[in-house]
Amino acid sequence: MQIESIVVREIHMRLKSPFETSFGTVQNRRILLVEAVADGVSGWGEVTASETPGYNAETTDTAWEIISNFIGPLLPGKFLASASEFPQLFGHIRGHEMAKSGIENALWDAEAKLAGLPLSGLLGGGKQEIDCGVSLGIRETPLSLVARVEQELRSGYRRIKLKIKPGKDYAFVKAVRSEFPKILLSVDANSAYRLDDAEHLAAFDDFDLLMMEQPLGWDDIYAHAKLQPLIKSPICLDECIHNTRHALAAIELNACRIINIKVGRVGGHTEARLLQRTCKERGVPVWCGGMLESGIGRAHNIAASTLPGFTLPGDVSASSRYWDEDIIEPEVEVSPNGTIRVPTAPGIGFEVRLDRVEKLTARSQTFSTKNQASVLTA
Ligand code: OSB
Ligand code: MG
Repeated sequence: MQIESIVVREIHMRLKSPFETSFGTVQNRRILLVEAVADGVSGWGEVTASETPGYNAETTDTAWEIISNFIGPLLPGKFLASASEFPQLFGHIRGHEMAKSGIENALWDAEAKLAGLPLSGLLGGGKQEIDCGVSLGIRETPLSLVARVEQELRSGYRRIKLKIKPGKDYAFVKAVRSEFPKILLSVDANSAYRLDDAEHLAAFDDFDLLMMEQPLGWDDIYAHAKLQPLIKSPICLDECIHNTRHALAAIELNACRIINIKVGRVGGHTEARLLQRTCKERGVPVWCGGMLESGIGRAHNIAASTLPGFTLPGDVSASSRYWDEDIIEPEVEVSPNGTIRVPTAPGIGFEVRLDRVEKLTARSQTFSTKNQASVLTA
């Protein structure tokens, strides 16, 4: 496909309610969308970076800089046989996986549309529906958390993940586990603990957790390898894993037994696909993580989740849990038994609501073969 233009837009969307993790609270999201036009077709991607560098090193603004200075200007006029060529073309940019993923995934959507295939099929995924879980932010009290869990279970969700941090952990998980003894339950600490906390973390062995996600340092595979033998909960790595090589190191060191794949965190669909295959070959289950995405990122997560290595319910849930109004049509919906039907239309399989995107746009920049790069601020 011949790339004609790249448009990056910053949109502002407000979450229905604040989402608290161990590294902070977010409600007003600043999301970058990428539109890649190739052979006359528009493909869409989302940059999943957060507003602050509390989860990983990237932010909305660092991604804007990388795209605007180092990727956008180079793409118009380029020919790619497949979106899977993107990573090697931009391998000279170190890190900045989420910025690159926004572009690469837009090219995947365009490629799938040009081929007349759903993105899931182009990637090689076979599932017709995917299993959904939810990630619940930190709450004031164990009681209010239990009420929230009950509501999500009533909606059909198949796995509940609780965000935890020191001081808001044991009593909260205990309350939920006592009320719901049988559910698939996990916790996510987003790097809030240290290896010195091993005894405290071992206390969660009482709760028969499906997994404990990223308890220790965001870049510290070694410390997780030290922790895993000391606790029964299987460790799941999120922040530590930026590519397949990191996953191989973590698996060989026994630093984890499960891996959360976020398509953005690993640089796009090409690497995510390789990573899930590598884990599958080694018997390590993976699942698809979320980054409070708009419908576009959510649609990409659905497509990735159809690959065979994704054997556990992911953090991919209904649009209406996040937004009063999403930017895709139809919105992402979850069935009463906690699944999402994989769309069969070409590409991401959801229409982008351009009218709504335009209304939400705070700034945009276009790179094209016809015009010089132009910046517009709404
Ligand atoms: O660690 O999985 C995480 C949200 C923002 C940053 C990091 C994480 C999360 C979530 C939310 O858990 C998942 C979602 O519902 O999109
Ligand atoms: Mg996580």
